Amino acid sequence: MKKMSRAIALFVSLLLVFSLAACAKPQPAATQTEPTQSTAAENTAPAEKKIVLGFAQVGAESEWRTANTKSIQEEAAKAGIELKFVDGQQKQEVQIKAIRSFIAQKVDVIAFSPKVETGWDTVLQEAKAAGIPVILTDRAVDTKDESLYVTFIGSDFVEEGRRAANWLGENAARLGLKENINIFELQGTVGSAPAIDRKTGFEEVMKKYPGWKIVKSQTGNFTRAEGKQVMESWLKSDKDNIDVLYAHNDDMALGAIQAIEEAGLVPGKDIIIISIDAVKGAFEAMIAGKLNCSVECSPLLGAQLMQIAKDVLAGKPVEKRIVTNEGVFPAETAAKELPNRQY
Ligand code: GZL
Ligand code: ZN
Repeated sequence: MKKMSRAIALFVSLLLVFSLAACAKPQPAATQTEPTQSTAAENTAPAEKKIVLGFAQVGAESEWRTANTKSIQEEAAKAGIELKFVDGQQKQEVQIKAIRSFIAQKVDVIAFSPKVETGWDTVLQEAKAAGIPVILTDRAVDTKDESLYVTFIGSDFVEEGRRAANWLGENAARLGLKENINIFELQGTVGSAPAIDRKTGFEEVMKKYPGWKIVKSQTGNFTRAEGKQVMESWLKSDKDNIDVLYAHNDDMALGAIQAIEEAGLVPGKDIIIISIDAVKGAFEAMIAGKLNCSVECSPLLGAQLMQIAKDVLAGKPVEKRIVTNEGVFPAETAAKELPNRQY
């Protein structure tokens, strides 16, 4: 009997030793596949993880940009997408820093409107290496490696430039212009896709009108203030020599209109003015007879962006280039159109 009890005692102590050792061993980490759920979630179906979208905006330089930002923010909320939004303050380095922070935060998808066409390859390669898809909106990048972005959603700026010149060609006589027309051009931000392409499109159509000449062309950086400054300098040097102002966006045209009035000339009559965007301020100027035509460039890209972000993350095929469709608004249509305008 003694032996028996000794054997049992030995067995029990061995059992004790093993069970103590077991609890001292580090617990195996929760296996990667079952993410640890908070208790609250345990008794409900796992909540669908929200898509996190990082967006790096150009800045806040124009009415167009303000409307574009509003569209992105409103549509993200509607789509249930968590938006991390950074204002690039019109500086490429701020946009690049924002994209790097999105990568560090491991967002699901990155989108941005590149201020200028070049200088993005390095940061886009970092996003690609991190496995984060990139969507371009509004403006394009010039890159040799198209795999660096999934798609580009935005206007055809060359076509916008063609439309501006074609409208001038079709209406020049009615506006009292002769064969020979002296054109002054307010360019958008130097190096940006819209500035490069709107110039290209306008000059392509100019080939049909040998009497047309772009006498001076200078950037107003898409802002009212700079558009006004440049126009003031032209009115000093060329006051009686300006037949037409071609502005790459309405904000610069509206600044130039102020300068033209301050110089004692009548905008829309003494100087014919054509611009691009078709923002509300342009419609008001057209109704006042100060602007002759605005070619539409829609900033309302938010809904398309959110849908594309969802499609990309769902692994659906996405077009490499999505062109927004747009129209042309001569002054005569402005009063009727203004109530329909969303930006
Ligand atoms: C065009 C956009 C341009 C607008 C300007 O898609 O990039 O930038 O024409 C804006 O008003 O500043
Ligand atoms: Zn280009």
